Amino acid sequence: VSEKKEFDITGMTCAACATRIEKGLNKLDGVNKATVNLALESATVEYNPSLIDTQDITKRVEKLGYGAISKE
Ligand code: 9UX
Repeated sequence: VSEKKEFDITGMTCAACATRIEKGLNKLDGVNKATVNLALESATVEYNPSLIDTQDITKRVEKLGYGAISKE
């Protein structure tokens, strides 16, 4: 099972920020694929909803020092 959600990401100032978030999210158990778009200030995350939810994803991003808001 894979759910796909978009998030608004705040606080990114360079390309390495996007990479950091991408790596951090992809390390999360339950994340199948995470991509971060610096220019659009957004993230697309495919995850297994039986393992994690949007709040877990948001919290991970915050732990890395950025902001995340689930669109929808
Ligand atoms: Mo770029 Mo982001 O030097 O935390 S990695 S600002």
